[in-house]
Amino acid sequence: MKVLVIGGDGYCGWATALYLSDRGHEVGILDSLVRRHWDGQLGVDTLTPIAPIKQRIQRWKDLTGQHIDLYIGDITNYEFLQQAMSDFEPEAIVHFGEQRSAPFSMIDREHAVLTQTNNVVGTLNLLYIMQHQFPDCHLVKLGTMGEYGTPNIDIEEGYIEIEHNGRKDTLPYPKQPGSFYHLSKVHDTHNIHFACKIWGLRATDLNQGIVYGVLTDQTGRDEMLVNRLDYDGVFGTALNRFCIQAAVGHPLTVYGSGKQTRAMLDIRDTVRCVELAIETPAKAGEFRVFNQFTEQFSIMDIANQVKAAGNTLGLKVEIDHIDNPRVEAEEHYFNAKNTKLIDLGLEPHLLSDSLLDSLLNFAVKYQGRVNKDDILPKVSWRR
Ligand code: NAD
Ligand code: USQ
Repeated sequence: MKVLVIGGDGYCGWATALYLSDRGHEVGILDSLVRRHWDGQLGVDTLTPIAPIKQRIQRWKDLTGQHIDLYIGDITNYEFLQQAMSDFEPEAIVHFGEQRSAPFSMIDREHAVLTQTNNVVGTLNLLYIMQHQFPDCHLVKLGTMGEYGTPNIDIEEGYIEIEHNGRKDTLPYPKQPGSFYHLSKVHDTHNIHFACKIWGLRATDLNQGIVYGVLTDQTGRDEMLVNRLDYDGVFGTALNRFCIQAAVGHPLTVYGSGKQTRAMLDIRDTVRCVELAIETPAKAGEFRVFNQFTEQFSIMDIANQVKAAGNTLGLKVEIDHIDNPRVEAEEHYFNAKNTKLIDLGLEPHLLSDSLLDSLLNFAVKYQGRVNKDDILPKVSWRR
């Protein structure tokens, strides 16, 4: 299949592009490289040194003989996107190309506007091009589990059956996101759902949990294919950050009580879930929602697992509780369904099996590149 991976220079997108290429799909990467630019603006860097996109793609070709097309540009630019889509003619689009950090979106008004403009306008442009030129193309869009927030009832996969005043309906599951970034994903969700309804487009929304790990079968084949590993207070996610903190002897930065519970998955399951979604496309007019995660952990569970794994490597790991810079529930119910991808054939990797090989070993190997000034959070939800 011809698959266009939007955001293919990023963390999930790079791993996915190589995986799909390896599985015999004809892959194109479209990316504005804006994420590298934002890192530069913030003065932060991935722990693992990532090669420029053209060199990465060339190395993949040298190793495997597989060619990957490259389109460098911004999907908020309609003419550029139209040109790239007309050139590549995708049968499926995997859309990772958004600003994905909650703290980034909460820095100030400019960053909130940038996040929502980048994400919502980019996706809307894509929907219009699909309507006009590629009505049968399947859109696989990365949403996020954080769209649901932390309701005091079980979280269903996209829709919930409700009985109200004696009448029944199946409705979109209520959304209570916790940042302007997470809100941008909710706005996307509504726009895509509406476009499927009025234009008969086909889309799958992958409500993904927090992704962890560096290694996939493909990115591990060569130093120049290595994936990014963010640990700074803006783009680094809790588990990745804890591993780097453990490696350099910084106390683990648990925000508040650490009783916040989140859904998570290994990057190797991300790429497999995308493949499963592509192989069984949504029907025309269908807006399908899968909750894409494999395990649920509290932040304290994660900190304790990193501490135990760190100890096996001889690292002394301390856990610290710092004032929570976010406004979020710390004590809450969390029970999300995730059966749809499992039913399609997903066989989950478990955190307990990946922590050393796919995270802590990388953290130790590249510890010399850590800038300790980037570890503590600098963005507050309250300012
Ligand atoms: P990332 O920042 O590593 O990659 C995103 C890529 O998209 C970057 O290479 C960036 O340059 C590109 N991009 C952004 N805006 C663009 C635009 N307007 N035009 C073209 N390219 C653009 O992020 P990631 O961690 O790989 O996340 C990818 C997607 O998955 C995001 O949509 C994110 O919301 C979602 N997601 C990520 C996680 C996670 O834990 N990383 C979890 C759930 C959902
Ligand atoms: N946290 C800590 N210590 C840290 C960093 C975070 O305790 O050093 C806590 C946060 O307060 C929060 C939880 O860990 O309660 C998760 O935060 P995170 O930074 O690991 O993840 P989050 O901000 O939710 O965002 C990440 C990705 C985003 C994706 C989302 C999936 O950056 O792109 O959408 O995970 S989900 O959380 O399911 O919405």
